Amino acid sequence: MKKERKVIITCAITGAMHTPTMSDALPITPEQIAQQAIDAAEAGASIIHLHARDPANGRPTGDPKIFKQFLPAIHESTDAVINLTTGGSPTMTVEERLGAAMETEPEMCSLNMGSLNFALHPLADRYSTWKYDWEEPYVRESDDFIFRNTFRDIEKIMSIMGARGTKFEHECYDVGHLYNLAFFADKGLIKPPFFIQTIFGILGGIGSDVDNLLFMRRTADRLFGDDYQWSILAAGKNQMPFSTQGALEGGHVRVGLEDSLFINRGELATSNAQQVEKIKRILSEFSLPIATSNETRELLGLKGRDNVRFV
Ligand code: KMH
Ligand code: ZN
Repeated sequence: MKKERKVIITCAITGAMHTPTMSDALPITPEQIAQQAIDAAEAGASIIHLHARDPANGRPTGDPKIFKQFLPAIHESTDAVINLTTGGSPTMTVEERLGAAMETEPEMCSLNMGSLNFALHPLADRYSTWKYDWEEPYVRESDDFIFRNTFRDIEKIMSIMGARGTKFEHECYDVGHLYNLAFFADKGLIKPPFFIQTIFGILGGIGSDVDNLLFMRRTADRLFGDDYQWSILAAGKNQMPFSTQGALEGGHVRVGLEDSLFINRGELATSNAQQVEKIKRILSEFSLPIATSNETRELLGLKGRDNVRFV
């Protein structure tokens, strides 16, 4: 008998795509990040994707010391799978991006599968006030940001984190990134099951059109067959509708304030947990059960919550 399909909800708590000014709900300090992560896990997210920010000014940071100010609390209070960024922000070096994951050896980390001009600059004209000095230039100058993820960078992250037993959330912003992943799979550098996060709606990557959702899905099916678990992330206003469509097509979903600050058109979300509750409610309307953390571990072949170094 075929096993019942369960949907993995990933929640991305805070990240480089949006800056603090744009929503007071976006967690910045280690205490805020820990609390929102715990609440999101309690709401039903089985994977918590984490970045860190400098508590003094909200700037994205890769400093392992800051990660270690929130990781133990999340680990002790939830059994969620903890997934650390190795993308950091497009302004960090690959070494800076990798530091926290290398030191703490989480069950999962992100791995961005190609370089792109990760562009946020159209947002800049929508805001007239900024909380911190770094924000406006960070957003405006992103028309010239290359988010660097060369084959050499990807191979380096695969081998360093692979040696620590960490599995990857393979972030694919365009169809070519699926082929990059297939290249590494064919080389034997990574082992299935692959957790493929198809990302839509980042300027510089593929847009959030339903044709693209199905195209990415069909391409992944052709390249990876049964060797992958498919997840959908849509940035900004399409976060909920696109995740819903993806889930109906057989995918897992990612929500969280890292990718959209909103809960409805024009209405800011009050927390990460609010977004998790919303997608969970939608999934339940379609009789789609959600995966627990342990079911997620089993589906993705993870090393287990005790094999990490968060303290
Ligand atoms: N916010 C996502 C679109 C990473 O952390 O490695 C990009 C991201 C990158 O999650
Ligand atoms: Zn991220």
